[in-house]
Amino acid sequence: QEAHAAQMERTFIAIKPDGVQRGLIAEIISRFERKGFKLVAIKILVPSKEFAQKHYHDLKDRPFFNGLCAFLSSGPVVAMVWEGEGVIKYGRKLIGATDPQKSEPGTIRGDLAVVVGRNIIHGSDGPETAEDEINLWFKPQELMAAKPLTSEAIA
Ligand code: RTP
Repeated sequence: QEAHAAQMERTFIAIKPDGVQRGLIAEIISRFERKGFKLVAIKILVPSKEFAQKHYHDLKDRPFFNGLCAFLSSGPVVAMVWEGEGVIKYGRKLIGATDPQKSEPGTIRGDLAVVVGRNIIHGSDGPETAEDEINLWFKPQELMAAKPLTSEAIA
């Protein structure tokens, strides 16, 4: 009998309000696609301040926490789940260092951003955060299903 296939690695990626406002959605998606990662969920929404605080709960003691949460909830965010071998770590590599002054050219932040408070994109930093963030931002039925959905299941 064939063993049940382990689920392929997944990560949560968000284009922050500055990335959306600057018209970088396609550019960012394109970089993940061209690398060979697979998009398994996507939606656009404005997160509430409370939701942003949940997303960034690990940073609640940092001095920039309030401004960061206010900013994340200031406009549309593109929330995505990407799948592929090594996607958590390599996704961070595509994104580049947190501070765009330190991100290498060729990375998303290195090529497209200048300051840490407007670094256009978020990516989960490890397997546990990836799982937590996917569950926070998406319902299971919003992720690409293994089998085609019937119209009843979609409605
Ligand atoms: P992210 O979670 O957004 O992918 O960023 P990260 O892991 O590379 O960085 P982290 O330390 O988790 O910080 C989260 C976000 O907070 C903002 N930040 N501002 N000194 C500052 O003003 C400062 N430091 C961090 C950035 O937007 C960072 O992405």
